[in-house]
Amino acid sequence: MTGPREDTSHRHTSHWGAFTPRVEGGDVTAVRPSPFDPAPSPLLGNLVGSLRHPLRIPQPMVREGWLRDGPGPAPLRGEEPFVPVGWDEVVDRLAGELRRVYTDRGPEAVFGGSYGWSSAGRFHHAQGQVHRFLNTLGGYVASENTYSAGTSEVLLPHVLGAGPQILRTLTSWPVLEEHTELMVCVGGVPTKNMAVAPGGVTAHTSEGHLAAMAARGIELVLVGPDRRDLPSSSAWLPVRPGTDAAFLLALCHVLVTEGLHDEGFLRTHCVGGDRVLDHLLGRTDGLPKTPRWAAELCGIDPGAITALARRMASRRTMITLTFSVQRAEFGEQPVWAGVLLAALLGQIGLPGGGFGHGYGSIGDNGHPAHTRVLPTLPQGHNPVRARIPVARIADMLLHPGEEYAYNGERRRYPDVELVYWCGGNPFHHHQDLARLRAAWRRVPTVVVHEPYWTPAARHADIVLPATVTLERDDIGASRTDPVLTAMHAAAPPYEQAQDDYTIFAAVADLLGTDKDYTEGRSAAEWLRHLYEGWRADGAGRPDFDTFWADGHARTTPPPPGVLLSGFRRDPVGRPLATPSGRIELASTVVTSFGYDDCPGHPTWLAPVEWHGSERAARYPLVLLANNPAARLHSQLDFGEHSRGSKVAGREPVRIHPDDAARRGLGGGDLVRVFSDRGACLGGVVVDGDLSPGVVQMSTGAWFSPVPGVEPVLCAAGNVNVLTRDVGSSRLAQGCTGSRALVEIERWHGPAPEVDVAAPPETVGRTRHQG
Ligand code: PGD
Repeated sequence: MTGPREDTSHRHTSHWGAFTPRVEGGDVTAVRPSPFDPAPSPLLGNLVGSLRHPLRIPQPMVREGWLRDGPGPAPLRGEEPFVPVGWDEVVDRLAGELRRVYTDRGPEAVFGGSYGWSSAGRFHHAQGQVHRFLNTLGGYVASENTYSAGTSEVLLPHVLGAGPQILRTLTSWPVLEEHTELMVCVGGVPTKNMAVAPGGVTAHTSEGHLAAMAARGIELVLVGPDRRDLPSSSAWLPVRPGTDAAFLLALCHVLVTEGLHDEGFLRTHCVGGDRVLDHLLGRTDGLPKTPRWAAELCGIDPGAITALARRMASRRTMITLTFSVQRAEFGEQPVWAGVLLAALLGQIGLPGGGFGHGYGSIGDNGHPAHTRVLPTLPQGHNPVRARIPVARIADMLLHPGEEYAYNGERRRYPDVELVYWCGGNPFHHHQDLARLRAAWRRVPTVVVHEPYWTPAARHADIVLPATVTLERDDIGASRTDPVLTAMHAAAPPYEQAQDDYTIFAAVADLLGTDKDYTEGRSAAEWLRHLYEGWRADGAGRPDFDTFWADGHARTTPPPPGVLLSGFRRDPVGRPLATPSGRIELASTVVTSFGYDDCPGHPTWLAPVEWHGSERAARYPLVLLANNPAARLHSQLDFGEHSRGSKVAGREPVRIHPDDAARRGLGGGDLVRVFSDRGACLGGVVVDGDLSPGVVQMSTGAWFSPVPGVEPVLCAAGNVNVLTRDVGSSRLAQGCTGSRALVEIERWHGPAPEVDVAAPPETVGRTRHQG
């Protein structure tokens, strides 16, 4: 495979690939991917026309009602017009508001969690900037864990002793290619997600590894409802969404009852085996977890389950689950059951065997991560102890002061007075957007930095126009990529847009914290400083000027590895960070929390919304609300490539031919997709690659609520108006956006406009002043 050799060919990078832009008249007219990228992402097409797009925010804006009435709950936040203001005025007002809140209420009243992917670039990374800025003011209420893998991030430390670290040290692709004989992929290994990796990727290789595995005849089995989630040559077991834990427990049952499990591995490397075996065999609840039992729930023939279990026991087997299966109510259970299955097979820590999590959920999973630190802007210290699991934001805003359970703790939601967001789009990433909007409107002040008029910017009071990466110099690097990229600015900032750093420095200047925030450095000086710190950490690295002129510096990630191989070799000398030092198939700690929504060992728990629940009578279709193929999350939804994916001008909704026929629907029809939470419009794609009873619609269409429709109708097709806003369980409180029960009907009458396709109304003063 061609790797990024001495690659001076790209001048910039993005989360979806390295590239050289052609800029004419201040905008990108073409994008040339790095010639060393074997599989450049079509998402690069979204950059064309993105610098001078009408949805760029030209200057600072303040919501009319906030300007008139000052801070306070705002029932019309998100619907009112904005007033264009000058930079001096906006910085002055923002500094005054921050001074008020920090003085009157303290840092516990400022929510700075500010979740989001923002853009590539180590220095101008919006999250890093906002957190550092708020820390210099005294701190802020933070969020913890991610929308991506927030359930596993809390569960896995109990089971394997590490959460995020484990996910970054998965068995590497070349090892799978060489050693794996059977890969059972719960949720598949969706190639669409492998185009993106946080911080950038100079050569997309994951898809090539997967294709090579298929070409070598390695047996790949898709366990999931969407055929597209694994190459078409693989076997397909279309489990009903939400029933993976039952399916996996039944595989375990076969191994145990047929004596195919590795008792030695359970004895030397695991604890809790007896308890789980009792559960599997039905000794504790009178319900053996047989294939027949599971078949009723998951829809897979008992014979197929038994046959698969036997094949798994007879060859080197990797069992992997995508993040989407844990991004669901009781999402802890399939992940824990996956670890149990791999432990019963006794192959954890062997090359090509054992447990994997997140192959295909993100581009860099399965590539060894750097052990040395990348150039990183220091965040400072946050003294505020109050923090929330990231997906509990609406609960926090709706229930200040109320108690909630999380990972064995009793916590209280803080009472937030000001929300500060940079580089994320909560009106994309959160669930039940009508509920989020109601919660959001209770906050006295919302501040957002954004390059574009995204739904997050539209729901702010103070909007600061930010630059995009092509308008600033930066250093591109990611946790697994072997190349640091000198990201050269290619165009001047759009109208009055400024870098997040410049904006924060100006506000800090008024608040008297600029020395702490900038440490006396300009942005250019920071780049040199951060780079030289990184250079000193490894031998033979070029100096900054050489790096900048060459356009790159190479760095060596560790060689391919095998997850938990050291622990396998020496479980006593290299114990896991669990209480027992071993794999906890049952956890006394989790048991002690007493959560019936996350008992102390893997268990099948019926979700509130699945094919078998009462609600399915009204909403008979299970919606897969997963990450999009045509853009990164909600970024650049107006871009050429994303727009090219729309059907009837809305987000496509894929539906099985039988379900379409039953509703009299055909390809290209405009439909209303609705759930208990709200409705959105979509354009029909009839697709036999889905299981019957399952529909799929990607996240990321910009939230465009039709005025006056309650609780909400999104004209653009944002699926998060349909999803439920509940935590995975009291253990992890993770995001549960991946599924919901819905119904679909043809849309009659004139189609509502997509309001977010144009900037919001501005009033009052002339643009471009000050
Ligand atoms: P993005 O669209 O990437 O989504 O949620 P996330 O909030 O990360 O938002 C990033 C924003 O940053 C964009 O609006 C962009 O314009 C802005 N931005 C980019 N660069 C800059 C900059 O330099 N400065 C500033 N100030 N702004 C910038 C993603 C989240 O969604 C994730 S990670 C996952 S995995 C979840 N997935 C699902 C799911 O599968 N299903 C559902 N239903 N919901 C999900 N939500 C989650």
